[in-house]
Parts: sequence; structure tokens; C-alpha cells
Amino acid sequence: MKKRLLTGLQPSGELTIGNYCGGVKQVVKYQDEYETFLFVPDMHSITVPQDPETLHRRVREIVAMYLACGVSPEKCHIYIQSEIPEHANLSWILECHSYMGEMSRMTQFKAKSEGKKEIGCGLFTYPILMAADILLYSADVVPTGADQKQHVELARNLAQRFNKKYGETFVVPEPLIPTIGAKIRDLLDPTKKMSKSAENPKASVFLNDPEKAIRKKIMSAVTDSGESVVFDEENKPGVSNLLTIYASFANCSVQDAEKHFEGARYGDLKKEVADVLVAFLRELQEKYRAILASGAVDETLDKGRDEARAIAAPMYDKVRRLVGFGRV
Ligand code: ATP
Ligand code: LTN
Repeated sequence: MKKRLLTGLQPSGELTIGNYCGGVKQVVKYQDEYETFLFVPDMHSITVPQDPETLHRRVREIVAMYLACGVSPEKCHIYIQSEIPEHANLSWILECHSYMGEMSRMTQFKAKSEGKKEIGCGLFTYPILMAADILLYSADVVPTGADQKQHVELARNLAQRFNKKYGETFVVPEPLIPTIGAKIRDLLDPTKKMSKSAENPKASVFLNDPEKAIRKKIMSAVTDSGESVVFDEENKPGVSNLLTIYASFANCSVQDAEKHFEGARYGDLKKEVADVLVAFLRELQEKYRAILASGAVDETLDKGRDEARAIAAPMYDKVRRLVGFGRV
């Protein structure tokens, strides 16, 4: 039997090239090797305020984008989290087995709640729902960008804790962090990661950006002092980020990219990064538009929902019996 791989990308904004590198690209790479689960975590999105109409639209768009990127509905189970009620059910049980101490250490919660007056409880418990997403399907590996590693770690701890108390139930998942592109950085502040919900849209390249915007954003990306194009994340985070983007989209190693730009100036680097992105995204956007206009998104989601429920329902049933719910 194939091992299982599972991941999800929140429909909380337009996907960026960071989401592509850390998430979707990994799925495309591994979908033959693993039984793959790729879902839309819409329940995660409402941990911060969302406009309902926009959320509906984005769910469809993100699935169209998965398909345009080459995720195959024949090979993968593609579904919407909120269409499988067992996610929330299992999350509650896991919540009751989680500790305030371990949750308070989550760096993403600290970052997202900083400076806010009113912090939703969902933002705090969100990693537990993520653990439920993973454990419900007995996923062996979870590809994500570096920012989610701590959450996968929590899923591991909860699986082990539950197994110890009730007997072997959950598979203990492994994170799978890409070697290149695990953390594409913000174009204007390369100390931060590029994010789809960044305040300034100039800081991120979106998969749906038109050519002009892509070129403009890359040409005005913040670079570092000095002149040489070398990969040095500590002293040259801006240049290193551009080299990483180049390597990810030209499908070469960062070392090869560095060699390719030996003796080049920052302006040359930016121009080539923009070229490679434009070529890739132009083709992607054509496919995306055709998919959105077809009935492929609904077909994919209906099939995926049925497949996912067939796995999630018996797993949840097993867990609820173990903890003593219902009449056996
Ligand atoms: P938000 O801004 O809404 O928090 P995000 O852009 O950070 O969103 P997520 O939905 O949290 O994206 O992440 C989807 C996937 O993309 C995850 O696997 C995440 O690790 C990955 N990812 C997100 N940002 C980056 C990035 N800058 N570089 C590499 N991978 C990333
Ligand atoms: N929290 C993730 C999205 C996500 C996820 C998951 C990823 C929700 N559930 C399960 C992998 C496995 C994020 O914001 N990137």
C-alpha cells in the first residue's frame, strides 16, 4: 500500500509564488509516489475575519489553481474541509487532550495575535484543527513550508499522546519541508516570509498577477548593500530570496543559480527572475482560466468529498468509541 501524503492551503487570499513552492509544487512532485490528500481548509480561514461571498469564490478559485498547477484529480483526493464534519468532531476531542502550555508556544499564534486587542479563540486552537486534518486520514507525510513545521510537531505529539492513552490509533506524521523554496520571502521586507494576506500587495507575487505587475514587483524588490550576486541569507536576504525564486522556477539548485549569475549585477538578476516567473505564470494562468470556465472544479470536489468521507467517517467512529462517546 502507498504511504499517505496530506496538505492544505487556506483560501484566505490569492495564492502567492510562496504558496506554490511550499505547498502545491510539492504535491505535484509527490502525487505518484503517495496516496495524496489535498484539501481546502476553509474552516481555518475564519480564524481571521472573512467576507462570506469572497470565501465562497476563493474556495473554487483555489481548487482551479490546484488543477492548473498539475494536481491530478485522478491521483489525489481533493476536497473542502467543511464538507467533512469529522474534522471539527475530531478537533474537539484532540482539543481536550491538548495543553495551554504547548499551545501558547506556537510562534504563528504569537505573530498573528501581536498587537491585536481582540484575539479570536480559533486563532489559538487552530493548530489542533490542523492536527485533526492530518490524523483523520492517517497521513504519513505532511508537506508544508517551514512556517508550519511547529504545527506538524503538535500533530505528532497529540498522536503519540492519544496512542499511549487509548492504544495504537493514529499514524505519527512526518513534516516534509522542501529543500528549495521552503521560505520565499517578502519582496519589500526579506526578513519576513511572503504571505498571501500581506498588507502591501507589492510584497508578494500572486499566481494570478499580470505580466506588468510581476515585472514591476520584482524590479522594485528590496536588495542588499554590495554588488555581487551571492547566496547569503544572513547578510544578503533580498538577493538570496531572488536566487531562491529563480532556482525554484528554473528548476535548478541554488548553487547552479549562483553560478549562472556570477559577475552579474542586481538589475540583471531581477530581470531574469521576472522573465522566468512571467513565462511560468503566463502558461499557468491560461490553464487556470480554462478550468474555472469548465465544470471541472465541482466534479473534482464531489468526487473528493465522497472519497474523503469514506476514510474520515470510520476513523472518527473508532476514536469516538475509544473516548467513550455515545452508546457504543
Ligand atoms: P496567510 O497569509 O493567509 O497566513 P500564507 O500565504 O502564509 O497565508 P498558508 O495558507 O498559511 O499561506 O500556507 C499554505 C502553504 O504554503 C503552506 O504549506 C505554507 O507552509 C506554504 N507557504 C506559505 N507561505 C510560504 C512562503 N513564503 N514560502 C514557502 N512556502 C510558503
Ligand atoms: N495551517 C496550514 C493549512 C493547513 C494544513 C492542514 C496544512 C490546515 N490544515 C493540514 C497541512 C496539513 C497553513 O496555514 N499553511
